[in-house]
Amino acid sequence: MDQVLALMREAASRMTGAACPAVSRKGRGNFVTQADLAVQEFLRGALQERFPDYGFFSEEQENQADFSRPVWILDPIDGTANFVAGYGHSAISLALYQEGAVSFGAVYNPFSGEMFHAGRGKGAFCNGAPIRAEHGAALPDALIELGTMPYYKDRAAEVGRLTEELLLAAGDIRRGGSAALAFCYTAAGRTGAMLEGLLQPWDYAAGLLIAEEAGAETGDWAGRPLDPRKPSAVLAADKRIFAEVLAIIQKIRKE
Ligand code: LIP
Repeated sequence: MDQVLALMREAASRMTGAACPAVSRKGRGNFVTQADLAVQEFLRGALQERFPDYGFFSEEQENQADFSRPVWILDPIDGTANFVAGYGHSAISLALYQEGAVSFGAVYNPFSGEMFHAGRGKGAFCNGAPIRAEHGAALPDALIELGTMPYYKDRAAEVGRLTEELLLAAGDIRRGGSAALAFCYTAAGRTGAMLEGLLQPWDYAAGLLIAEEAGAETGDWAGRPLDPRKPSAVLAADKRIFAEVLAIIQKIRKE
């Protein structure tokens, strides 16, 4: 899969460092840029040339994935709102789903130069160095990344209550604006947990494998295993605090 990582780095050359204007708007704060489309088309062509029998399921195209065969799952730019604003925290997220699970995942942030990747059963890495989901802090001192579901304003009050409860229980909250990178930061031990109330398969398929291979505990907001073929609420955490964070989520959900 080194060739796939190289293709992702090459695709990222289409993500200029400056703020990039949106070419269309799917909703409030939900943009598509020329770079999204350029990254997607480059990777679609390069992957189909090398893996002609594999499917391609990507954010910026109309598609229904046929998971009876291997399928690439791509978010060409995760953290698009950040990218439009020149915020410098966005990533290409690519996963390979085959034989009932994600077998490979990679998340590349060209702004930091960090390539996170994992193979199922082969560990998780950042720029080739092994990473572990060991934050080293109990919940009262932990950093927790809370995704705010900006495309779903009807859930703002719930996000507010989660913010309040997490601030009371944890050391502090973080919000980077890229779900894929949030999974990777938990995988690298930079945060104790990441959670978000609704993500699409392309937002989390790669990051989920990277977090799991780094030893994180993962699940939906009922604590069930995640199926990255479907939209879902997500939680990934250092095993030592997973249950405590899940309990906070479930307390809010019962209100
Ligand atoms: C985004 C995620 C972010 C989430 C947004 C959106 P996009 O992906 O990375 O964490 O809060 O709702 O899903 O739209 O930038 O590819």
